[in-house]
Amino acid sequence: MHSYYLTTPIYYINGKPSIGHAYTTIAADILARYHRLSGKQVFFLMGTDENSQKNIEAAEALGREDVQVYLDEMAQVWKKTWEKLGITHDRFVRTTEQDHYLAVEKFWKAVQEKGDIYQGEYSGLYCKGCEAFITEADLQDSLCPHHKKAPEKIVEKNYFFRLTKYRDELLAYIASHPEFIMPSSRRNEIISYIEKFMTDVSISRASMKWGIPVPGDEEQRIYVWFDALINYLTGIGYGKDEKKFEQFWPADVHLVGKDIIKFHCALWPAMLLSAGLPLPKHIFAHGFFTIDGEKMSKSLGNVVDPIEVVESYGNDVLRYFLMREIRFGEDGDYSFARMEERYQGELANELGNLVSRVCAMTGKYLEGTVPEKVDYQAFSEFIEQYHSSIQVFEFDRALDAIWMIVRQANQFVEQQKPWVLAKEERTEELASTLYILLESLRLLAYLLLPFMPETAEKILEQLGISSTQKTSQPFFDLLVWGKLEPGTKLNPGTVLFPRRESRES
Ligand code: ME8
Repeated sequence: MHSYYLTTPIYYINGKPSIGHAYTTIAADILARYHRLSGKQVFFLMGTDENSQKNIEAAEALGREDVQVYLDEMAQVWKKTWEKLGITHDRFVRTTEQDHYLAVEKFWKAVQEKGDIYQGEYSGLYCKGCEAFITEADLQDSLCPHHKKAPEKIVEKNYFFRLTKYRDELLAYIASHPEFIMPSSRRNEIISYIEKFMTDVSISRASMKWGIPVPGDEEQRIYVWFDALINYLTGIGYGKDEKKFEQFWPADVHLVGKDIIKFHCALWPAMLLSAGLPLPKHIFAHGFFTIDGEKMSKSLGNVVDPIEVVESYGNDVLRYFLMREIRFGEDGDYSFARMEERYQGELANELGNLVSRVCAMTGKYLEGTVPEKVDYQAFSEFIEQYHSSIQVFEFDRALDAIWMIVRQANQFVEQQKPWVLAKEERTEELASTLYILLESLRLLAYLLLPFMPETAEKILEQLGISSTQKTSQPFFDLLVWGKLEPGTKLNPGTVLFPRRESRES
């Protein structure tokens, strides 16, 4: 069986998850569900980045003396959010856990044995918000442009990683593997960074009291990014379960936001080359979105809590909206007005109505029973577009393909007018029209499963497809015309997207 290993970033837990964190996580969940349905053995990794100064400061600001207890509580908040959002990860790594400490130690030693760690003095700037060593050139008006704060000046003895040793090898790898960094705009950005700006990097901190100690030098703690990236190995058993590790490494894809590409596309691959491990197949960096045109920030008070959105709209609507509205890989905007529009238009009027009309007409004219099969060849190009788009992380195009089917099916209803066929007693035509529509709904439900799992399940249930029958065949076989069996009894169900109370804006 083929394996598919995918990851999200491990997030800092100095606050609650935002809709930005949910975005990457939902995209990963869609991929995980798609590849599982496709018959692959999927391993979907998530986690929390806990050895960060930000987390420690958040604990201190709350007067919490026991940092670990604070982290335990916050990790729980994050896990619960993903549970509530229906995320289907296989493992959740916390970087304060024992397995991770052991993995980091093993990795550090491998890099050290390669001769890639040396001691030196770091004298320069550090932005706690970015958890990164930065230079004067990164600043705007003497402040970090991302966090609008003055960086700390640091002079300390540190361990350094010989990142520059890998410059040529990295550039050659990127050139010969165009699919390694996606989309291509990010690839160009990284090439320019590696060529012009990349230097060796300090990978320990002498002044930190929290974090993983440097093996053999308890006075120093490992730099949080060097530690955090290794979670991608910890999660699949590096240093603990070699068999599992062999099965899943290299990762098929690391999904990240564009804010952290230097770490993922330069530092991480160089670390792996140093440790003698193969590189991930893809690193996909998506864009950032604003909220109603404004940058999302705590100081503006416009951070959207994904839990609030799903309590109002449900998980599927959030998943649909994020993936349809913001092209994966590009920047975008999250607007509540647009969400309402898509809810009423595409979800309630187009998809919801189609399902309820077709099921109601089958109830009325055919006693709720699936009629004889008929051949119909119309959707194969859309199904192809759906698969090929998901392969290249173009989720909006996959949804476009699904909506082409929704729209064609709605047009087919208008054109065939089953109510006229019934009135004129053209029973054969009526039956074949309804078979085509019901079978279209079945295909739609399967195509929707990765994106809108709850909705897809409801459609399948209404079509009388039981859950055991549902996955009795591989996904690709189920997406073939004519699998809906004549004689199946429909199960009339509830409205998929009920009318919402109009909201004051
Ligand atoms: O960087 N739009 O964690 P983090 C899109 N711990 N995506 C957004 C977003 C927005 N407005 N806001 C946040 C870290 N994100 C490190 C990662 S990995 C080894 C360590 C998402 O909590 C996006 O995925 O700051 C971004 O890369 C991530 O949250 C940053 O999360």
